[in-house]
Amino acid sequence: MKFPQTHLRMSTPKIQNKIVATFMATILVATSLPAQQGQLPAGYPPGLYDESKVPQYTLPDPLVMLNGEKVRDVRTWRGKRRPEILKLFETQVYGRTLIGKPKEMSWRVTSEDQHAMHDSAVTKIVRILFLGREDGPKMDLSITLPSRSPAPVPVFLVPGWMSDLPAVVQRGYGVANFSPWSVEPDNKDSAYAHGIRRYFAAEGQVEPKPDEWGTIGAWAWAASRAMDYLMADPDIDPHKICIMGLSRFGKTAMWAGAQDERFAAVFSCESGTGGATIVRRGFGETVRAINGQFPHWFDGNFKTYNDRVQDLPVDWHMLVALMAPRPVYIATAERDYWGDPYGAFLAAKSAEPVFELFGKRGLGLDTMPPVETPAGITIGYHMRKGGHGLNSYDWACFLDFADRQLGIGKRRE
Ligand code: GTR
Repeated sequence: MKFPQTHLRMSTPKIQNKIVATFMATILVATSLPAQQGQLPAGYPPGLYDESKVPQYTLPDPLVMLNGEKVRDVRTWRGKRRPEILKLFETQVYGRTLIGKPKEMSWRVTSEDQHAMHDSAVTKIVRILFLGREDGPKMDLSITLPSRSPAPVPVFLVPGWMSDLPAVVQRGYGVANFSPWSVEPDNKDSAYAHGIRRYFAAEGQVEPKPDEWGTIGAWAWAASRAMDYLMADPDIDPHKICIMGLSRFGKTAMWAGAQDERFAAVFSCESGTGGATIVRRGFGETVRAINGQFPHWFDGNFKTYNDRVQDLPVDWHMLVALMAPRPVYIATAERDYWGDPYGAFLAAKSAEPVFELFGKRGLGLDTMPPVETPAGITIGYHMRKGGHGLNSYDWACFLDFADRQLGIGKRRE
């Protein structure tokens, strides 16, 4: 797939309809783009895959408040605009997370192996009892830490699918993995009735209110509860706990990282729609498609945007921006057309002004980097060869980025 050169032009902020200020992300599309449909693998879901047919759109400016006020400093970002954007994602997309850490929550180590991976790692399972009861909701956190480490180690928290564990540990990082499915089933019919959210619902409530959390919110909440434990483990560096998720768990990682600033860095692997790509493009998976197939992932209000995505008060560059000034990495794959790799690049690029407010360089490039050329500074990006998934190439890029950004091994940015 060939991508057009991007020319993102950000206009001087202006007020539209008196309240919504916008900035222009104008994409100049080359005239001779190949038709994409012919290249799709057999059985690929129908959708828009032709870059030349992407509609013109205007992105909301992350640095202009809903009342038109321009954000010029970190204080206004932190005190006003960041909470405003977070609230928009809460109410219009993922739903409000109804509770923090339950006061009854406890944990205990259920098993431990000091000689795992040919003596190179220590593994343990920590059972988190969300309501402090063995017969209540719980999850097992499976932790692997490199042994013979002189100091507390940095850790990747990985909800769901994981790969290349030995390679990650060999680079000096720990991994904490949990099963999101054990917290809430990934099923539109049973998620609410059988998942964690029911424990915090009002009596008699059988479905969430339109602005209450969906399943991604529930999984992200579980990631924060894992974080509660990780912060307390003396073998783990509490300032270097990252979160990495693939696909639906990439969406989860992004939403967890936005809400919980204890995560030192956020890694989204092919998180696509609802994770880290511009949904106004309508490329690959649309808002309508995701709401139709996975209605439980998001809140009720998000469904009202199925046919009016241009009215969304947010797009996913704003979710990327909520990570600032923390490092964020967005991984895509060339043949993951459904996940729109180019839209993810645009989300990364359009988040840059917020990082610049903090004196950070975001992506540091204006055009899509070539395949398998990891790029970026505080916002990392790559598009690897192949299709949807997580592999050793992705991990090598993540670890190099984490080394650089967290000051491990190499220089800190
Ligand atoms: C797909 C879904 C995507 C992505 C993917 C995954 O079916 O449409 O949004 O999340 O699943 O999780 O692998």
